[in-house]
Amino acid sequence: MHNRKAIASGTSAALLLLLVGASLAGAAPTANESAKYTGLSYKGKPALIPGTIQAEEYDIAPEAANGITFNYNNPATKGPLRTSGDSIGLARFGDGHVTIEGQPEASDQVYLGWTHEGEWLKYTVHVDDSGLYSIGGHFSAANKDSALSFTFSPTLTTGPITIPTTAGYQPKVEVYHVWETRDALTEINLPKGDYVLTVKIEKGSGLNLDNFTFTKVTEPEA
Ligand SMILES: [Ca+2]
Repeated sequence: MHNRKAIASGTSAALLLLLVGASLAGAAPTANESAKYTGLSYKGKPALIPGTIQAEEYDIAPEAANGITFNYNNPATKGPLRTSGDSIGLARFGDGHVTIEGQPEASDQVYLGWTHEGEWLKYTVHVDDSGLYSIGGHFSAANKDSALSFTFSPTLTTGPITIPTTAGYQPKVEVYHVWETRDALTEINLPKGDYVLTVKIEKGSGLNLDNFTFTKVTEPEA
């Protein structure tokens, strides 16, 4: 009897483990399902690399929800600068925006501002040609040591890239409105394919973002 009881008890434990196991196995696909990316390309098709990606053309967020295609401290608004009803801090350059040489910037450009450290944006992209790419962009950096990262997959990332400050270049101009164009902040090898690119503000606040450029680096002549 003693042995039978032990076996019975062992069987119950095994059954319990099986049930727990089955329940966990059943839960796994649901967890994966909820983690699936639900953002949609802003223009209905992936942004092409090589090329220029406008910062304000991040992927469309279902129900304008934070944390899917953007992570932004202020809620999405129905601003006029995006047709999809999920504008975050977007603005036109307008008057008074200049280059670091003091030349007027085109006033109809749109940028993302009022940013904070840790915020990010996602863009569905297609890398059309495998190769080494130079990353640049059009930025206004009010502070020293601001940093951005560009991540195509967990292992395919630039890591934090320091954005040179534009503050002080034009003493009489609002520090957030002095812009620089950089075409070689860093280089990264990109295999041809489809990605969801994450651009993240790794360090610093008050970084204004107009666009990001991806230029294929030509081989140096032998
Ligand atoms: Ca722009």
